[in-house]
Amino acid sequence: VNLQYSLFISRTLFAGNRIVQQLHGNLDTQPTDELVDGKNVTERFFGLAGAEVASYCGDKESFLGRYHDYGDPQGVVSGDLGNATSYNENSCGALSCVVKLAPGESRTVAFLLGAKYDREAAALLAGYHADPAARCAAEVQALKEDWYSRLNHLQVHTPDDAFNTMINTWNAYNCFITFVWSRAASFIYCGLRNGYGYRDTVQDIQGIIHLEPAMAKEKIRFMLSAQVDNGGGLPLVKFTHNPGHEDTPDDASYVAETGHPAYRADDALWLFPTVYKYVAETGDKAFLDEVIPFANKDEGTVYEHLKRAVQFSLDHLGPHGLPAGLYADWNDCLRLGANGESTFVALQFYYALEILRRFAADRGDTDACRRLEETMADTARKIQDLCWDGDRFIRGFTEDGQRIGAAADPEANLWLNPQSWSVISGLATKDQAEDAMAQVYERLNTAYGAVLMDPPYHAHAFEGALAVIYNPGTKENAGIFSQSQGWLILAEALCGHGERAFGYFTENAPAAQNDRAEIRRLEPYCYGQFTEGPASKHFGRSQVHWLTGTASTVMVGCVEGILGLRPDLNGLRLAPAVPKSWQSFTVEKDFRGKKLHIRVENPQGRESGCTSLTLNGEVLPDNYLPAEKLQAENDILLVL
Ligand code: IFM
Repeated sequence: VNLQYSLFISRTLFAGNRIVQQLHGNLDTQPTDELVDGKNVTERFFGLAGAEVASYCGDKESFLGRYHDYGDPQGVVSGDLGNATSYNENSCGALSCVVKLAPGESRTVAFLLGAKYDREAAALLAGYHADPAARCAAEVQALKEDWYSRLNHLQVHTPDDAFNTMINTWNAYNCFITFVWSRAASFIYCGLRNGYGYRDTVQDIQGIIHLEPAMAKEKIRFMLSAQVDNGGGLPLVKFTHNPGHEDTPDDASYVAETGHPAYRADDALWLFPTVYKYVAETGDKAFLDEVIPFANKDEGTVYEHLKRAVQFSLDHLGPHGLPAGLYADWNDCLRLGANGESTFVALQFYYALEILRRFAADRGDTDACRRLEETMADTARKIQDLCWDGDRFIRGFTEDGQRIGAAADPEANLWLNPQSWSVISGLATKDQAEDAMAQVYERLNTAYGAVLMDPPYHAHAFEGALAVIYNPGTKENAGIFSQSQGWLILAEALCGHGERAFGYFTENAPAAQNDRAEIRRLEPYCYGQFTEGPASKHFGRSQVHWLTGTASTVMVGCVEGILGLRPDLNGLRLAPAVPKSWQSFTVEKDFRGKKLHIRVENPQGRESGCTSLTLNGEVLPDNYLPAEKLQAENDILLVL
């Protein structure tokens, strides 16, 4: 939250060997309503176990001291922390203790930082008191086991160390952190939000489905319960979300409280790939019959929720008959107008229809299948007629009919997302896919990934091109938007272009940039929201770390794309797209309760394809592993 507000709601106190920071401490007598945990006051603590506190400080300025800084804090220099607490100042937690050691003697104390209320905090601290060293070692061990129990569900060994370390550990870790927080708690991004963004949260789920499907299912349920009965997603899902009783963007109260003035065109469409990935990974088709409430009223099965999401788009069509732009699409800085039309959303819609068609076919819902096929054909025809511009897909139409992203435009005449999504959605013909992806490679690609569009907006921005406020090469104004790199990797892999898919991964992967760390600047193990593009004088510098949808899109691009692990409703297709130089690699994967030991060999230096697939000694007809053929342990050999 903003600084002047946070200053005046916070105070620290000292109690029971710990500094306690209270936020909204003055609300302790007020009835509780707003906060999720039922308390108005938030408490954090910083405590000492294994020794008595000799002096403490809860006020940052007193701790640092006048004309001192973090290099020589007054509290440390003087050895006396002064026992100050804060009240309308910046809080801090500093504790000292006096330890007398005989020659050769050593002693361990533990400092604990946590967010717990009084009694729990005291109990926690007490648990470390007798033997802090042993307790800390046990906790670290438990933490490691907890993480490995998740990460071990997929482990890969390829010839590329950066790829291995990202997929096995760091990208996966980044995915879990983003899964928990979405964009809701990023100091850089937005401070503390009052809820979860719909699209962000539904996208973030995708990154952990192959590792923790049960966690994913819980969150999918939650997000479906934030879908309005008209099929649209609530743009912001409050932390206090109460399914069945929420107001919606159609109510002034929702708009006033959340600041979100209208539905967005894309929100509910993200449900399709997410639900599909979950069902395909687990085989849990029964989930489609689970009844879940809508946000405002009414309830329906998951299948019904998806049908209504399609209906929402059909009920909001623009003048050309493509889904209307509404408030915005994925790109927050692109306002085509409520009646504008976005190619990206149209492609997402086409993909959504295909996924629903697959579910309908599997359930024997022939009426729905027929209707979906008709709508798909109609949508495909419109996209082809209206959005293909010779060698690229345009970005869309403004509500007054202006074409955005056409080849003849002086600025922003080539956009990345419509090209990659034309492939992901399955709409592009083979020739269109080749042309569009070649345009991206030639025009948008850089040493750090592909820019979001080119040239940046400057003198020719239309009214809804909000990205023009950013310096060229920054964020949505021709920055290398990291989230889009994942879709690009996936699209190239779906085309069978292993070299390019892996090239895009390497250009933007944190672990592959350790020899350029002084340029990239961010931590070498997590993604940033964007990297500054060639139009910036800091080309290559990455920004806005940790909470970015990149974690999940790149994970999906690498797992489904480069590694080619593509579950569907009845099994698993193996379709790697790798550099020609990879002679072999292995994958250890848990799949529907079974163990897959996969070895891929590439004796002919190919980028993709399948010469043979062997499952437990049996040669299969193509690159598909039917689920019913899998045993508890499976030896799988794919020869490219
Ligand atoms: O899609 C958005 C996201 O919801 C928030 N960060 C920026 C992205 C692109 O505009």
